[in-house]
Amino acid sequence: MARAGRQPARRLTAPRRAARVFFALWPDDSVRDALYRNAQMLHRGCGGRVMRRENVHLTLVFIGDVAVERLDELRSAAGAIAGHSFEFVLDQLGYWRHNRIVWAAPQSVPGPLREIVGALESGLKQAGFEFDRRPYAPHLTLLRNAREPRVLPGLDVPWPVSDFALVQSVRDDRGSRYEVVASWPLAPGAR
Ligand code: 2AM
Repeated sequence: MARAGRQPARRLTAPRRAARVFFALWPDDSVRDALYRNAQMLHRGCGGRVMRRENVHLTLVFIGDVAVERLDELRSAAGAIAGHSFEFVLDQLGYWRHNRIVWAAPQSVPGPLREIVGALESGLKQAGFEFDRRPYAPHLTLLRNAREPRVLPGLDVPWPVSDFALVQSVRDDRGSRYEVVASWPLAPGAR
């Protein structure tokens, strides 16, 4: 009788598919263009890698890997938050030595931005999602792996915000590409 060869162990459960996701403010073309121009200009002085124009964003809450079956729950949690539209100005460029990134940010964090982040965090907690809990430092990464700039020029980019988005990070042949999975309008803010 022929001896049966060793069979590979059969999987008893299907592999769990995960999506790498985060909530973000997604700039319109004029904000995106202005930031990308600044990134290219800064790149001449401090090297590194310019963030892809289409990837520029401001993270609200970073979640990381979530089982794809739970994405609908994440959508419901986000859809339930109350937030208001607002306008702010990106008026600061900066550099962090610990991760060698050059970033753009508002010098003072607008109240409605804090409220959206707070509402998302409590909605996520209630729905049982884990997320990054480091103190919130809103910024848009422009360059990665950059040298410290000798001087940082001024910045003045107004940004009217009327929605927020759930974004998925997908690998492609150029690295990570960020895709908007869903977005939610913000209620008109007080004038
Ligand atoms: P960064 O640009 O400063 O690296 C997608 O990765 C987005 O989520 C980026 O804006 C990134 O910030 C942010 N991000 C990645 N890992 C994170 C983490 N552990 N905590 C908070 N934000 C994170």
